[in-house]
Amino acid sequence: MTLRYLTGGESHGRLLVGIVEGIPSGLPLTAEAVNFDLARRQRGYGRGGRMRIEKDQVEIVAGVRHGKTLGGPIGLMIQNKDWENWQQVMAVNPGQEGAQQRVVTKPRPGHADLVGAIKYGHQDIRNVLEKASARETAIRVAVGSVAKQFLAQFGMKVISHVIEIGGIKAAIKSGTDSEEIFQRAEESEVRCADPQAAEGMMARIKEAKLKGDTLGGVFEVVVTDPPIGLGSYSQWDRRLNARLAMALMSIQAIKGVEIGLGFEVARRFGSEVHDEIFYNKPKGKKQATGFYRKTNNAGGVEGGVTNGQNIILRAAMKPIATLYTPLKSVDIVTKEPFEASVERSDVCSVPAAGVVGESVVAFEMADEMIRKFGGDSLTEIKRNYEAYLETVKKF
Ligand code: EPS
Repeated sequence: MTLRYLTGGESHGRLLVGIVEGIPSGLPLTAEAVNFDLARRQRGYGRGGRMRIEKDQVEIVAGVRHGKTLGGPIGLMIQNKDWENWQQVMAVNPGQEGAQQRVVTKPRPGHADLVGAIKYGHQDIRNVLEKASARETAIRVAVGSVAKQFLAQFGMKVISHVIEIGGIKAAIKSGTDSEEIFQRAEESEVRCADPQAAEGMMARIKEAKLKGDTLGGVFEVVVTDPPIGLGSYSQWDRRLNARLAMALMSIQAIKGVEIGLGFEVARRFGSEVHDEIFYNKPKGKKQATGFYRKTNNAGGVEGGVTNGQNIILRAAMKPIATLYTPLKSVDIVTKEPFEASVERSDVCSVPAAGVVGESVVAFEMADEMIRKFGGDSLTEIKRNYEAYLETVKKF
């Protein structure tokens, strides 16, 4: 791994922090572009009360000068506005008044609560849920936005849309990268490009809310115009499909990932799955190779390597585990059974998860680009990239 990042911070702590290491020098980087993605993550029908408190804004605190990266680690911070209400409970120093408030001893099924408490030996589940919380995805979106700004230098975009919520499916062809579809998704309250399905999804979310329940769904992420040859079959952990799947599975509440046709490949003949190869003499600057396909069932990755087609990924998100309807559980101190108490939460955050999906995918793609076209400055990487495209064209 050439590019790496770490995140820190508690959901109700003072702030979230991220460090990205390995971004070359000379990359134009602005907080505005990061804030644009942070705002996209906060939206969506089905979000709860917390999003009305927060207005996530990044502060770039290291690695950038006069709008360009310096080549050193990039430091990112997002303040938690809600911290004002939690200062005593979340105090860093010992002996603070209020430290005993809001102790949590009732684990929520489906959360990290119980396993985290047992694993780390905590009697207060707050010590687990604060870092396990999906609040962390805010800083991951900031990190991913840095990666997106890098990829944009090479004409690549990472976009997403919601294709299913609570069993309501969008009538949108998988793998589409049409600007119009994505524009429509951006304008939809559930980030779904099919307006009729979006209505149905919102009705389902409303129904879940009335029942005190939650809903999951499926979002699709598309990487546009990757060069041929990112990733490798030479070693298991260098296969790009494996890396992308891991990145998506690392998002809170994700339970399944598909690439290209995904699970559908298991139901078809080989002749209906593999993308046949054709050739046309390359013409024009944009066309990197004369080899082309009429289908993209592979989802842009063959043998763990990009084949130049768009990369198509889908991720399944489970319903949020914080329910207003009681689920059976057992208090970790009294060992008495109880039915879950009410906690503030979202009803559905699949639209937000799509934005997080873009971010983690963008990060892996940026890492692979830097690995393949390596260099310390953007100029150097671009030179290597252009030279490679020339050899691909001649192949
Ligand atoms: C949040 C995601 C969710 C919210 C959180 C903010 O995280 P969790 O995984 O803990 O459910 O619940 O907000 C709160 C913890 C709260 O106090 O409302 C996010 O995406 O920012």
